[in-house]
Amino acid sequence: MKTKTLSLVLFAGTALAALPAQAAGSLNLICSADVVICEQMTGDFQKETGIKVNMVRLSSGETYAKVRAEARNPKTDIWWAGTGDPHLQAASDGLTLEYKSPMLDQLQDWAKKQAEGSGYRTVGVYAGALGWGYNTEIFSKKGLKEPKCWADLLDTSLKGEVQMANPNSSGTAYTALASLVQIMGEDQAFDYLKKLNGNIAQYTKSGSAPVKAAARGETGLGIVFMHDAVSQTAEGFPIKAIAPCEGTGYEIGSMSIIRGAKNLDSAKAWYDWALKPEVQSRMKDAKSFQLPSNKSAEVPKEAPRFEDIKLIDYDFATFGDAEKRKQLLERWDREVGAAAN
Ligand code: S7P
Repeated sequence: MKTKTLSLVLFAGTALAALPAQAAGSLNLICSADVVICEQMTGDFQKETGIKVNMVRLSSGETYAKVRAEARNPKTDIWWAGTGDPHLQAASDGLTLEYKSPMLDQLQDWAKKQAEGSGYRTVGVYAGALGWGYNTEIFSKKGLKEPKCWADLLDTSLKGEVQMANPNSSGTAYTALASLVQIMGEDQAFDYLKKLNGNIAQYTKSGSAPVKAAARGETGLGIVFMHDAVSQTAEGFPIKAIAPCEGTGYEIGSMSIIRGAKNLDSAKAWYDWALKPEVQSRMKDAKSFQLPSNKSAEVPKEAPRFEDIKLIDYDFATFGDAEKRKQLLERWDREVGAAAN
């Protein structure tokens, strides 16, 4: 690819500006993790491969909507990170491309299962459990009790102290919705969410925003992935991460090549590169403390371990289904979102 580009530059002189993106070695990437790790990954990949990355950071639900909207003329080559459910939904809609990376054998079973279950249209890149982070200084100043269980979040003393994201835009919040439905049953989960709405100060667009707000002292508690709470603790903020006592759901953060990608070789190069152990081991440098999918990658010491958390047997097939997502989100909009406005 580079040789081709070079010869065009040498023999065609001014034709460089007219080169198609693929010949110039570029990649259009949507990154659905925190912007710090998105920038680190993009910078490292560019340095190591010479492929220029045009990166946009979007929440998982937003990305799914964009990929759907652009299905006939995709502007994106690869979607890295974000919760696995919308990646599965994109796979079942036929929006992503089947690809069997030579790296697959090196991955944890949960990451391989994600690939197998989607007909190799997505793959697991990391995993992390859902919970919350609360600001210990605010709680102690206001005399609030540490909430250990989902049920504790309904305590009226927490009125205006809780933030979570909107499940339409955020994969984190969709994971929360799907987890509660699996823990309580659908009707009870919606009763719970309607009650919880009384304590919610704001539904944010991005999934990790609630715990960032708690870190800054703008709210008491954010319902987030536990690793996002731990990153705030690692930044020096008085945030404590909690794993809910009743049990909780988890994500298999995923990666998918978009069907019709204009820079397919670059997309495959990113895909294989992002599954390497040394790349995943560096994620902690951006305070990204998920559990890596490559078995040989270093598990950060800060990462909340699955063996210490009461995890549900999350049903990815059901809750990664596009129809199920639509039905749950419509119900959330009607019964919870509408009451919040
Ligand atoms: O910050 C890392 C992380 O929690 O962000 C992803 C998350 O889904 C993106 O945010 P949205 O909730 O806004 O979609 C997770 O995959 C990842 O672990």
